[in-house]
Amino acid sequence: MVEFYYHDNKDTPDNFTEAHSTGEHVPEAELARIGVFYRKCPTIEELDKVAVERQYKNRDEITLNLKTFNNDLDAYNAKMKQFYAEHYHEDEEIRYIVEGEGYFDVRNKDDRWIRARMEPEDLLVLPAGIYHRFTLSDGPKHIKAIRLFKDEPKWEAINRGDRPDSAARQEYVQSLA
Ligand code: KMT
Ligand code: NI
Repeated sequence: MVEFYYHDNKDTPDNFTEAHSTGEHVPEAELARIGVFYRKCPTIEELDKVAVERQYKNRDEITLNLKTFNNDLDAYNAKMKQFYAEHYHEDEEIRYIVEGEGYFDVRNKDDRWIRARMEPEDLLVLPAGIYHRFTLSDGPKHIKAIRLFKDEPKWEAINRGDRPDSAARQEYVQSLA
């Protein structure tokens, strides 16, 4: 089951896969206010239902662990670094966890990091334009997730500092007002 909490901001390049919890829980309603949608889907049928409601017609699967990089630690670390760099996308990021564990961090209105510890059966939808980052946890160091999407998703990660005025980002900022 997911857990939402404020991140302690004590992460370094050597320890960012640790929990970094302040111990301060964040209610789901606060996530809803920044456009983040969460649903526990204990079965694929329930995931399918949400997909129909939200018109996610397509899906694929992503597995991340050292083995998926042929045990190339440098390639694995480079990917982890990329996912953990703060970024946004021009489309929703929709992830349903099947195996393993990972952290999705999202910025709240005051630019504080809210961390979602994601486990199997958790579905999380990040709105287009929200700044976020991802890392595997230092537990299983493995995740299998279903990525859902509408048509041709724009997976491109736009790092913080780059293109802060895109239509997607502006629309998101306006949606918070
Ligand atoms: C992203 O863009 O942040 C990701 O796709 C994270 C990895 S999903 C397990
Ligand atoms: Ni992303």
